[in-house]
Amino acid sequence: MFYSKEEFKENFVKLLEQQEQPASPKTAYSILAGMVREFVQRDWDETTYLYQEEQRKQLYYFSIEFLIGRMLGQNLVNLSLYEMVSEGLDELGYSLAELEEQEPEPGLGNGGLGRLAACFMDSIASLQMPGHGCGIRYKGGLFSQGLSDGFQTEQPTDWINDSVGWDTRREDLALYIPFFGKLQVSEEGPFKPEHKDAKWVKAVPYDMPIVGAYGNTVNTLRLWQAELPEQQLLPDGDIDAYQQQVETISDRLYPDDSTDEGKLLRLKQQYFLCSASLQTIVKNRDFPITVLAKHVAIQINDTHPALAIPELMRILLDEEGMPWEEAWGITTHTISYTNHTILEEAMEKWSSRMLEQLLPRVYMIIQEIDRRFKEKCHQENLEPEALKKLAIIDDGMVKMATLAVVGSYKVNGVAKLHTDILKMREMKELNEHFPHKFHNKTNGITHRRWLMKANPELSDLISSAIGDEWKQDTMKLHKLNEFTQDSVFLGDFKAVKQQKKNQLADYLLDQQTVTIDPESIYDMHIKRFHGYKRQLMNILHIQMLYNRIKEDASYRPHPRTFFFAGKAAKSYQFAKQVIKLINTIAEQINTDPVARHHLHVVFVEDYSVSRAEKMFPAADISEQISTASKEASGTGNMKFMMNGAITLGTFDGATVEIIEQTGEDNAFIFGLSAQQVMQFEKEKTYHAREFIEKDHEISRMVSELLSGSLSKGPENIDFIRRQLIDENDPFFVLKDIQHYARTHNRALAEYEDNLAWQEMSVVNIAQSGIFSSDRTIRQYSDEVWGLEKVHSK
Ligand code: 26M
Repeated sequence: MFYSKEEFKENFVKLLEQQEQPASPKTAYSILAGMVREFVQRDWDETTYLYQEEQRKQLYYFSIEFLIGRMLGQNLVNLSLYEMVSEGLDELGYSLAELEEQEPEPGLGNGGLGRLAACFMDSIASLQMPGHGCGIRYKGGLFSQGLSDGFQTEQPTDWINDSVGWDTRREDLALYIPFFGKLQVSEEGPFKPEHKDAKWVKAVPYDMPIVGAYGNTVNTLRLWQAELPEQQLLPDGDIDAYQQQVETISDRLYPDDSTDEGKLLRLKQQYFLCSASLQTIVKNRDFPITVLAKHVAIQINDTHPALAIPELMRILLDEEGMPWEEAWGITTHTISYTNHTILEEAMEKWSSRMLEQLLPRVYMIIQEIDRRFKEKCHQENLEPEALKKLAIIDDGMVKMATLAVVGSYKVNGVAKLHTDILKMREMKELNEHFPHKFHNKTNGITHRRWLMKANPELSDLISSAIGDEWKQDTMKLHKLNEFTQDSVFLGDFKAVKQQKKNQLADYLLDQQTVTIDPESIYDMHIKRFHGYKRQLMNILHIQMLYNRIKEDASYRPHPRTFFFAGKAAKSYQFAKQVIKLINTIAEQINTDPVARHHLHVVFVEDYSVSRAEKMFPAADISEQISTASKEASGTGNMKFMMNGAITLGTFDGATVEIIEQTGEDNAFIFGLSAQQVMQFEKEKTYHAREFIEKDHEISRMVSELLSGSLSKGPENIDFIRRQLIDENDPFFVLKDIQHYARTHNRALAEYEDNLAWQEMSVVNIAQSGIFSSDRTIRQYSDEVWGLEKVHSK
């Protein structure tokens, strides 16, 4: 295929000549993607063959989201072909960067949870471990975001229609999933419920190659698509209508929101994923079912795939004819669960009635799991409140997190602080009952996408100083600590940062016709919009800065560009109003003849993995300002750190561990601690009103806000008013904002001292190695999954 540049060029040109001339960038992309796809096929086949041959334990990562991002460039990086192909294309008059931009991005996730799953896939393959993803092939990913008069607009996306598929349809592996219907239990003989009059859905897998770096491992991401089953499984009646119903199951990704609308469809998606994935695992095994736990580990990514527990029980009981105890033993030695949030409203609960109707047999099994667990708990003389917390079914609802803990052999949080809070508060009773189940696995990110791919300039600089062993072992980045006083290295780092800042400015000029001063400080707050992430505090602080510039003629700070990027769930009114507020304040500041030389607010539209890759490398300051105790981990914080941005944030999630690595001197920390927040919440001793009355700067800014003058009308901030005033500011925005302001001032002063700033940046990079998802995956493998490295050649 292409082992040398000349060979690559020859092949590429040959394929090009078969197309109409001149070939468009889109066509050129398709040709290149096709070549790479073919190139990995042999390693993929070999890896698959090897896994069967060697009978090693396999991991299946069940996730309702895989936010994988574009594949072409990343695959080339992992194959160590990027530079060669890039040069080859240059010589032929093409630009690889331009071709990469032709690839539609499959947005099959909402944010952190989905992106984590994708980073894990990359690390597992790169560590040459046998692990695969199981997900859903949504026809439409997350909506694309636009702005209209400063308001968020949402447009559906259709990545499949205009995409050159990296995935392959596997009709031969299709399966069938039953929904609805009734259970029939015959009076005589052994208990054997039969599922009658079910509505069947066909599940067709589409397999994507996950190309590992530094080896020949190519694992599989299997995404299921819902289709009309064959004739004999069709119900009577209108087939077109039935087909439509069936296909909605994989029609689109649910945006993360808390409305009840369309809940049934979400439940169908969850069962569809679990049943299809488990059926394949059981069907295609080459070992006795009794030793499943020895050969298979299943990790469930949050509770969304928690139906895997009763579904595996159903298969073992009904299809394999196992007694309950044995089936339960196998299930609870195969499945483990990761929790990603402690926000009460995000904990999944399903109504018993809905579950029973949609999945009669599965619900029956959940009832039996619950009954047996309650029986056990009752023997322990617990208080009634404790028993209530331990109930899986309570008040006509099934609590999925409780089901997930009871049915798993290991349960983890995603950062130390988060795991501690789970153990001490949210899951206190469960932890006391199962003290050995709970453990922490701090998240990580793949440095292959977020450093090597996104920032090749910095990667090269690092390698020129310490060699390139860090690419395989990111802990080697520690060697950069020897360069923190090296003025030549610091100067080179500064030049690279400037280059990335220029590139971003050029890109945004092209995309949004916004002109950014590349000499300004790039301050970035990029993540989903949510109350607890406090984009509101950031923009209100910017308004305070603006007021200060207007008021105090001697206050003329170093120019700063404040970047915001992120989506708000369609129905999350508060978050959407924050977006509108940012855009109206931006307009006011960006057109002010004085202020615009000091402050610039930029909202980057339609945040996505590929936009993120352009932003992280250009950042000077990383805003990680969630209300302490609310952000389970954060992973953007790690991407910033690895690219040398300095964290300005609260002691929350994995930011705590980032500061543990850098030391407080190399970051800017402010605000209430998690302890303090939890205490205020318990004792209800925080009164936002007092802050508004006491502090004239806050007072002025809040009255401007409430008057509607910052948002072009008070109706555009009524949800913000409700939260801040009527609900007493549950995220402590007004409590933390002055400390936040002072911390920004400290950062500004430090930035003036060039060398000191670069030194901090380099310490951040040097200490970031532990946040590679390679480390996270090694820990999961050693402590939970028990995988072995496979030598694929
Ligand atoms: C639920 C119901 C209906 C529709 C969507 C959802 C849903 C989807 C995604 C709920 C939550 C979802 O994701 C939660 C999430 O992304 N959590 C984040 O996980 C990251 C990886 O562990 C952490 O770094 C973040 O702190 C955490 O917020």
